[in-house]
Amino acid sequence: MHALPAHALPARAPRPSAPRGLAAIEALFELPFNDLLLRAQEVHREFHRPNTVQLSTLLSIKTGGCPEDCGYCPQAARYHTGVANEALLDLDDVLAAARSAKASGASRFCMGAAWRGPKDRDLAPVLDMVRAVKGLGLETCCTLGMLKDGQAQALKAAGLDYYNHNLDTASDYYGAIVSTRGYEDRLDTLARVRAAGIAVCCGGIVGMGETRRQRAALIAELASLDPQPESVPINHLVQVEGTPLHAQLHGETALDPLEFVRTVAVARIAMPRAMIRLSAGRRELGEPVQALCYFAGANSVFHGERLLTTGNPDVDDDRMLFAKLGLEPA
Ligand code: SAM
Ligand code: DTB
Ligand code: SF4
Repeated sequence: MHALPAHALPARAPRPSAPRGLAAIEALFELPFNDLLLRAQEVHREFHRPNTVQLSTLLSIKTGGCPEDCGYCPQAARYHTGVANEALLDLDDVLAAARSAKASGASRFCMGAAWRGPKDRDLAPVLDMVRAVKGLGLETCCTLGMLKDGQAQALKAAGLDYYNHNLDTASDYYGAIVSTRGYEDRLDTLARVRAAGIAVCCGGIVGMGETRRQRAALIAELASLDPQPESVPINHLVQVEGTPLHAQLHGETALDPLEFVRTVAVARIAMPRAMIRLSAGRRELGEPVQALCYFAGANSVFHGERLLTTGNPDVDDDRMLFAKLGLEPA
């Protein structure tokens, strides 16, 4: 039998490509909740193993004293949050934390610094940390702020797998949250990371008083990065006393948890191949809302009792929740 010429093959319905533009993403937010979650779960199953969750552990390698004015952040020197300005950790302490993260089931170790960006003299010891953590057989991630020419390449050469640098919110809301740098600065660093061949981890914070349209615009910005980020952390604002956002957001201005779940679902649909990371605020969300987030397509979390300076669910509580849901750590 002769093969049919390609044009004679029965037409297959083309898969609709993932919605990216702001209008399409706003339309997803407007869907009935069950329709949105079903669609997110369908996309999730097409691109990912359905019942697995990837675990990363965070370590703050340089805590507090940051010169920036991010309105959500307990580490900004100008806010009185009780977070002290500490020195860069020693390599041995970082390695001990990485070993214990690995023993607790983490596959990636993420090192965070409260810097606007690293000075070259700061970077050298961080490169040693990256090399040593990589040597333990863990994936490596850093979040150090804005990078200058050559710094991303140096991190890549040391063995860095991922760089976390969030857009955090919509471009038209960014100025209300941070004034010491602009959205373009964030995009510049993301471009340097991508050009150096490091995987991009980029997401944002929900619940900072933004509108639904601004939540949609953040997802549209993330989805329009080309290529899309490999990892997308969706943080729920952790309100820390002393930060401007703690003072402003109370009662009615607090975000409805179901709107947070919607945001996770929309991110899953708009960025089908990305790992969607259910990030800060998990402890406050509680088990039922976390379970909805996993159904909505979240497939990674930060694992360990601390994020950078604030709390995270206990490792044992996570294990129990994963067992209840039949989720396997990847
Ligand atoms: N200084 C670097 C920077 O800003 O890129 C790296 C560390 S910074 C703490 C990393 C991310 O933590 C921020 O982009 C933000 O998304 C998140 N973050 C900080 N404070 C938070 C809070 N109170 N609630 C939720 N997420 C927060
Ligand atoms: C991300 O998007 N969330 C993490 C990680 N990347 C570095 C940080 C959350 C920080 C929450 C506030 C704190 O613990 O200081
Ligand atoms: Fe500094 Fe990063 Fe906190 Fe902003 S988010 S104040 S840059 S540590």
